[in-house]
Amino acid sequence: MFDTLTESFTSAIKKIRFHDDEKSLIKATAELKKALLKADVNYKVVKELIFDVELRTKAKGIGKDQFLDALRETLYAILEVGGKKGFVFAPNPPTVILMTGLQGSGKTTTTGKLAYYLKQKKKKVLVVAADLQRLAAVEQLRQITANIEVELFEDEATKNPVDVVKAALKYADTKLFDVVLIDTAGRLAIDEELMKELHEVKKVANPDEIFYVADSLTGQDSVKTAISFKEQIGIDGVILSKYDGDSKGGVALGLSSQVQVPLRFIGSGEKMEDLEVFIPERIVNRLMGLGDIEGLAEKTANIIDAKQAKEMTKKIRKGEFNFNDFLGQMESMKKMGSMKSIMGMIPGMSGMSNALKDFDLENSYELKQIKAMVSSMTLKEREDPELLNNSRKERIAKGCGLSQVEVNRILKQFKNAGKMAKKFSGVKGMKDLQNMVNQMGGPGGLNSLRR
Ligand SMILES: Nc1nc2c(ncn2[C@@H]2O[C@H](COP(=O)(O)OP(=O)(O)O)[C@@H](O)[C@H]2O)c(=O)[nH]1
Ligand SMILES: [Mg+2]
Repeated sequence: MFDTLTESFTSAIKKIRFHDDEKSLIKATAELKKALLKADVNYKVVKELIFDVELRTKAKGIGKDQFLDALRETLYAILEVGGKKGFVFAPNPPTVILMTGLQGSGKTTTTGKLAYYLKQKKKKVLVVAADLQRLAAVEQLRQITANIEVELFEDEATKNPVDVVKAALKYADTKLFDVVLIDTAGRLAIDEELMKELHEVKKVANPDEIFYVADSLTGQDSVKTAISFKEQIGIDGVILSKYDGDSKGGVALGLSSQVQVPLRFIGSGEKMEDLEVFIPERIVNRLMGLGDIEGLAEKTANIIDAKQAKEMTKKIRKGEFNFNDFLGQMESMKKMGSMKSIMGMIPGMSGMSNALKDFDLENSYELKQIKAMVSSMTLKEREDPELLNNSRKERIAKGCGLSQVEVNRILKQFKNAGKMAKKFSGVKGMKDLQNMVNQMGGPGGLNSLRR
């Protein structure tokens, strides 16, 4: 996610050879403008952004740092339109959310993703099937909610979404749900009938917030429709779906300021875990190649439970990270989805995510080797890699069918991984990581990992 956008930004920033004169500022902003337009950011937004960056840079005094500061401030101002961020719970549960959007925009899928996201946060979620336009719609929601084990409220006896919503809210009150997500019907385009239905549903649902699901593949059209929805029924947040497609990402940059409603989440895949909170500060960091540490921690925390993560960090700090932990980490990473999306969140690593495009952790030859090797180790050896003397290594090599050279190589890698992990877990972690990336010579340096 944000790969194209981040690349355009970082390449523009890299190209800037900044001396203290106005000419170089013009060159820098021209470079930036090119990159933004290439990423499909709305022309007007680009114009305003460039104007603002110039103004702010000049106010600070021209120079590279001033330029970067100005860029950061401007980006933040564009993304931060006021309003809420991520998911916001109402003071009194349940928090009721109305999901709206055109047909095919990804409403139903996104409703499932949000439910899953909230379930990870230990919230009791009720999904309401209020799209009664298409027969298949309820069935689709049935499958999605069964899959993520979230309760669905449906009523096949009626064709009127108002009845379903009314009954659902009553049910949610008695069963003490934290959140109610109402999936509504969409149309291929905005028409009177759709708006009439939404108005009626809105009236009975009295939602805390109305989310509009915008299909990023429709580019600037998705922005236009969001504006219409805002004018006609009022929306409090936008969720941009299908961000994994061939979208160049520019829509995400301009959307909040164009619609004047905050972008809250981004969906980037068909799977339930493919949903990310959109927090301007984090996104600015990521765009400028500084990484998104909080996002990474959150993504990890969803999979590894908090206690386990804490223990792991403690172990790493003390240098007690052993083979069992190592395997556990590998398994967790597998669950986290592609390495690529994770790499993009690590400071300075965004450029490297491309090098890892085809790195398939699950079927990785190396991971298989490591697993084989660990399975030939005694429990004691797994917990304390220091025990591994030559005769033990020989025994392990025989046991797992690897050569002793291979065993040595893996052990060395493990040792390095432990050292690295220890380093990055400290306060200086970010800086060290950046240095390491520089030492490795950028993206190409990781090729050894690919095999
Ligand atoms: N690749 C991708 N596909 C998505 C995403 N969100 C939804 N889809 C797909 O888009 C299609 C329409 O989604 P659906 O939720 O049924 O849209 P609705 O008509 O608005 O409810 C389905 O095939 C989804 O799998 C996404 O973030 N990425
Ligand atoms: Mg639907």
